[in-house]
Amino acid sequence: MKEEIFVTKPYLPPKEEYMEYLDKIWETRHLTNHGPFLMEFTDQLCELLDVDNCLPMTNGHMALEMTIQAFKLTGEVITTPYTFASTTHAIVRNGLTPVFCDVRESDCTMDPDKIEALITDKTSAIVPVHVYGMPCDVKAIDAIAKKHNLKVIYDAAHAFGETIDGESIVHFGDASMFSFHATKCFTSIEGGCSVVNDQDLMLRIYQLHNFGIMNEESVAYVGANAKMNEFQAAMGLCNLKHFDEITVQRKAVVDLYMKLLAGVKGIRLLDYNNEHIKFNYSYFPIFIDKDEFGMSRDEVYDYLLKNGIHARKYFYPITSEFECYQDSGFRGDVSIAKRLSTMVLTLPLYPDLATDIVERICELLKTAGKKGKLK
Ligand code: T4K
Repeated sequence: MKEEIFVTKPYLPPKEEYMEYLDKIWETRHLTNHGPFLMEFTDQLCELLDVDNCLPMTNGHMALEMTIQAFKLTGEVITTPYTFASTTHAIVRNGLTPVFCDVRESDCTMDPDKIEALITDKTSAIVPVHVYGMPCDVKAIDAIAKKHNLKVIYDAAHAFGETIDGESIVHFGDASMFSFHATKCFTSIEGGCSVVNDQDLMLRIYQLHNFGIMNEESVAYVGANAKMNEFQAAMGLCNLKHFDEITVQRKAVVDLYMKLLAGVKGIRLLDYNNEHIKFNYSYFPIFIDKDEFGMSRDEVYDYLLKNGIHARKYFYPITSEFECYQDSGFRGDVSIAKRLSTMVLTLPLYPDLATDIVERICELLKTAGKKGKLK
């Protein structure tokens, strides 16, 4: 039977490395609630991200929800619908109204030229997404935010470890969060992290992620439980040691895809050829133009699946089209995001994805196009 290939396969460190941490957990019985591995993980993350403070949490979604909550925002938040459910849900679950801004055709990130038209006297923040690890136009977004006195909270779930002109991606905006989910380029099983550049805010996020508790006798905020446990922190510590080599391997897979799919009519690829950005090679989306390619995105998805390749439609549908938001009345013209979401297919990408499998996927794509045209 042919091996089934999934969109990703989590990286796991050598088992002995994790076992060493487990032995220590068995000794200390410190399982969660600000344990020693979490402290060590926090320090190492701060170093890698070039920040004074950050807070690892149980998952990326809670990191986003808690970070937004800490800003005590009101009214409307301008955001992108071309993302995972988490981004929009985190805004709505904070009692805020998302206003959807369209994205750029080139990289699927929020189009800065379309932000100002959406600002009203109710707008309090912008929540853009570095989708697929493609950095937003941070300078343009930050300039608009300053002009209108808005906060910028980046959903950087896909952008761990990236830099823009040598600067850590978290140096832009008022806050950022990452996801360390098993499907991400850097994982702590489940996990996430919040980064803000203001010490008081960081403290508030810390309190919020632990039920709003200030001390044994005082609870100041309606918080939640988003604490990262020691098993997650240990996995994070192990994987941090391998992050550079993982990125090199991921890049090799992306380079091979780029080479093999270059020039295939009807398939558009993202542009990784940008000397200003250090990418982490999180995802490999392709955009299929049905008329030029000869087959629709959905037909290609089915064709790959029949051949054991589980590509994914990240991100379809866009969040503004979700059933749960049908009667919400949320506004925004998102025609480009909507069109891209019907064209996108995210191909398998993980560090040890074998060369011959990438070659097979590309060959299947090339023949899929021809099959479509013969119909
Ligand atoms: N913001 C953005 C922009 C995000 O993309 C996300 C998460 C978040 C915020 C929130 O962060 P977290 O709270 O999740 O930390 C996955 C992930 O669950 C999710 O983390 C991610 N974005 C999203 C884009 O993808 P699913 O439902 O598509 O994953 P699933 O379970 O279908 O996994 C995909 C494939 O990966 C499977 O077919 C097989 C493989 N896999 C998966 C897991 C979990 C494995 O081989 N082993 C595994 O353990 O959402």
